[in-house]
Amino acid sequence: MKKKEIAILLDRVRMENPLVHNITNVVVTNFTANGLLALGASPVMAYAQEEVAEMARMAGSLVLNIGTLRHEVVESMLIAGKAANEHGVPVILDPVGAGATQYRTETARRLMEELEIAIIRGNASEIANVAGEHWSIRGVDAGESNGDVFELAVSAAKKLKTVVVLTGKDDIITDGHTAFIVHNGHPMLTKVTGTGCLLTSVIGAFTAVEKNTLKAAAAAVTIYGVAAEIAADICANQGPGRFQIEFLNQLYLIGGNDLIEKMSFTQKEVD
Ligand code: ATP
Ligand code: TZP
Ligand code: MG
Ligand code: MG
Repeated sequence: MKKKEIAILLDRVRMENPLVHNITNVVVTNFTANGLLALGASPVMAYAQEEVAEMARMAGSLVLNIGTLRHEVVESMLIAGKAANEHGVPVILDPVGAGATQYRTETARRLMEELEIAIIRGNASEIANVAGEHWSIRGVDAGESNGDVFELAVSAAKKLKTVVVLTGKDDIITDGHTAFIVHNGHPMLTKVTGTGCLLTSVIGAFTAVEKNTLKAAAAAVTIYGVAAEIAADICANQGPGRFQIEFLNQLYLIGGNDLIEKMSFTQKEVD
């Protein structure tokens, strides 16, 4: 993928203002809505079983996030997911905390089995546990590395038959054949809760405007990482509160020139 294509995709999100339907967790709801608005997308959170199918059908993408699961919300996710699948609306899954409890692991795997998931985005432990491996995880945060994350992302994409976005210091985006390794990002992102969840919804916004899910996800991850780097530069030596606000500002302000100058990724053909 060319750098210019990534800048064009950002312009398309801002021009098309896609509606992103989120069924997400109670920790990150407000941050996710504000992050999508800052980027130029249009967020909606809707959970009731009576309305989720209608909302999912009219959305540009549906984001399912299992961060604070409840039985009724799982049913809503299945209803919304099936409606989205029937209407060609891409569904993106964030398996928050998969591997930490049996309920989370089983629910993430059930959503993968019963729905057509276009992209799954998680940390290494979450991706491993959804793919049937047993990497350690502490609550919702990735545990110590248990192996080669590149190999894990590729094998998970093949096994789950979907695009995998595995995030951490470097991010790996792969469909099992082509892989992007994105070097952008900043450690301050780990000091603000919900930055992984917001990234999943930002991927949703890009997927709503670009049918090639691999390119959409790679563009979203790269832009997100560059915005974080600029925000961290502006707030150097200050705390996470200041960074959180400046990061939202940079999702709004980031332009094509910043992107071309700072984006850093490599593309690999796997087989
Ligand atoms: P975890 O709960 O393990 O923190 P998460 O769901 O919050 O996972 P992350 O893996 O933290 O998701 O990814 C969120 C964003 O933070 C991504 O853009 C990723 O590139 C970035 N990121 C995470 N860790 C680092 C790091 N050490 N250096 C740079 N960027 C990072
Ligand atoms: N607990 C349940 S969901 C959640 C916490 C702290 C938010 C996790 O957000 P992220 O994006 O994975 O850091
Ligand atoms: Mg994180
Ligand atoms: Mg997460």
